[in-house]
Amino acid sequence: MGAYKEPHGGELKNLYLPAEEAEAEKQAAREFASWDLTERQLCDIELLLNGAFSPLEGFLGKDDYESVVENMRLASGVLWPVPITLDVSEEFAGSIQGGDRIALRDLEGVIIATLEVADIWTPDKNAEAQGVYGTADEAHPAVHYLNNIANPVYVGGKIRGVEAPTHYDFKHLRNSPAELRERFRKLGWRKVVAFQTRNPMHRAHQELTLRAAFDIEANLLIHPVVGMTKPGDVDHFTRVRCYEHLLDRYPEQTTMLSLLPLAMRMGGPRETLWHAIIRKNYGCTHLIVGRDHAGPGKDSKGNDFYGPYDAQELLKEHEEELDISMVPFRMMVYAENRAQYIAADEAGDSDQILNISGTELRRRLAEGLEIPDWFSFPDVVAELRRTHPPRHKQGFTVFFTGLSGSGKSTIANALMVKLMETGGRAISLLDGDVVRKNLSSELGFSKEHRDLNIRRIGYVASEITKNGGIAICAPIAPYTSTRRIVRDMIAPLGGFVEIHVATSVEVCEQRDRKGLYAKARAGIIKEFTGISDPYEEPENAEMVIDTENISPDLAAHRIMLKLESMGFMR
Ligand code: PPS
Repeated sequence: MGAYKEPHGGELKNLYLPAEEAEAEKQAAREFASWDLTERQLCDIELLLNGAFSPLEGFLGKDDYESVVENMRLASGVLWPVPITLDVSEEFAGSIQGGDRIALRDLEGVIIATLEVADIWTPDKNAEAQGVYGTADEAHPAVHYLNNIANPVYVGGKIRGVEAPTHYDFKHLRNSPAELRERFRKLGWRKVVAFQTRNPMHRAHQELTLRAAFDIEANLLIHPVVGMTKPGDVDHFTRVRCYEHLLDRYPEQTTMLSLLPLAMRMGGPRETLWHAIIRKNYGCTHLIVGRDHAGPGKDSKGNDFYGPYDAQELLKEHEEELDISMVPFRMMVYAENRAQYIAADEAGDSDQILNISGTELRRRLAEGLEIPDWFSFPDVVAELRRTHPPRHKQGFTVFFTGLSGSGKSTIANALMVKLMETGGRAISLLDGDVVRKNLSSELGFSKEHRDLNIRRIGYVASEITKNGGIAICAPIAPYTSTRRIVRDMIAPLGGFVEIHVATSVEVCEQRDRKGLYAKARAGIIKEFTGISDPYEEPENAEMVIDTENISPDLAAHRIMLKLESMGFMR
C-alpha cells in the first residue's frame, strides 16, 4: 500500500471554480435565493469544497442519502457512511424548486458556494437516526442534533465553490488535502499515520502516537478536529496551543500538526470509517483507532451505544476497499518503578502503574490541584490552566425551571441577594417576566416562541458565564430539549446548575398569585403551562426544590450550599 493513491471512487475533488469563473458566479449568485449556512454546514461545505469529502461533489441528493442511511454506500455503490445533507427551513424550501441555483453564505453573508438544486425532500429523521447511528435515543448527540437543531427539509445538489470559508486563527496549521499531500510528497513521507483527536494530548498520547508510528515505520500526522466536537469539550484554541507545545517534544522531522475543520457527529463505527476516508483523502496511509472511537457517551439508560471495539472491527472490514489501514491504539500507562510509559498489555505484576483519568484531570483543574509532570508536560498544563481557572474563579448560570407561580422568581431573588452579600462576581437576573418585557416582547407562548425565548435567555446567560459573571435565569422553560440546548451552550463556558422548582400544579393553582390559572381555566388565556400546555419535568436537574415544604429563604440557602459543594464559591 503506497501513499497518494487516488481516493476510493475516483480522483481527489476540488470543487472551487477557477478565480475568473468564481468572480462571475459570485456576481450571478447575488440574484439567487440565498441560504445562510449553519455552523455545521459551514464545516461540511469547507471539507466538500477542498476535497476532504471526495468523492462527494455536493450535498447528498435523495437517492444517495437513502442509500447512505440504509447501506452505508452512495447509490453508485461507493462506501460512504455519514449523510452530508443541507438542512433548510420549510419556508426556504418552499421558495425554491428543482433546477434553481441557490447561494450559500457564511455567517457574515459572504457567498461561499452555489448549489444547483437537484432534490428537495422531507427526510424521515427517525429512519436516519436508526440507520446511521443505530438508535433513536436523544442522549446520542447526533440524534439530538437531528431532531432538535437540524432543519426539517433537505436540499441536495452539486456545489461550486467561489470563496473558501475564512479562518482567522492558526492559519499556518490549516491545509487542504492537496496541500498536505504535496507536503508529504516533498518531505518524502511515503507512509503517514494519522492521529484523530478532540481532546488535549498528554504524555500517554504522545507515547502511543510515537509507538504507533515507530511500529509501522511511518511518519505521524496529528490531525485534531477543530470544527465541532462534543459539547463540553475543551475549546480548540486551547487545544491547539497545547498540541503546539507537544509537537516540540517529538523527534525532529517525524511529526506534523494540521487542523481538521470537521463537524463530528460522534457516530462511533460509521464515523470511524468516515474519519478513515477523510484521512485517506489527506494523503495518509494509516489511521490510529482506539477503544470507542468517536464514541457518543452513554445512552439515556446509562449504557454504551456501541461496543468498545465495534469501530475498529468495522474499519478492519473495509480497510482494503478504502485503501487505508487501521492501527489499533495501544493504551499506554506510566510505570512509576521504571519511570517510563509502557503499553498497558506489557505491564507485569510488579509494575506500579499510575493513572489520572479524564474526570480526575478535570477535577484537579477545577480545584486548582497539582497535575504531575509524569502525566503531562508543564507547558501543556499551564495552557489548560489559563483557560480553565479553578471553579471559584469561573462564571456560572443558575437556571430555574418550573410552573408559573411555582416560586422561581422569589427564590431567584433571594439567591441573588445572598450572592451579592458574598460579593466577588457580577450578577444578572434574567427572570421570566422581565425577559419577556425586554428581550422577548414580541413573543407568545407557542412551542416555537417559548423555545426562542429560552434560547435567547441561554445566549445571554452564556455570555455572562463566559465572562466570569453569574446569571440567574427563572423562566418556565417547559421543554427538555430546549433546556438541554441551553445547558450544552453554557456548560463548556463555566458552570450550569439546573434547579427544578417542583411545586405541583395543584398548589400553584391554589396560590394563583397573578390570577392566571383562573383565567386559563376559563379559557381566557390559551396555551397555559400545566393547564392547556405541557411541562416536561427535568430528569437530570442538579437540584429539585419543593416549595410546599420549605421557605424561599431556606431554598436559597440550600442552593448556596450546593454551589459551595460544587466549588463555585470560596
Ligand atoms: S417560557 O415558557 O419559559 O417561555 O415562559 P416564560 O418566559 O417564563 O413566561 C412565563 C410568564 O408569562 C406569564 N404567562 C404565561 N405562562 C405560561 N403560559 C402562558 N400561556 C402564559 N401567558 C402568560 C406568566 O406570568 C409567567 O410568569 P411566571 O413568573 O412563571 O409566573
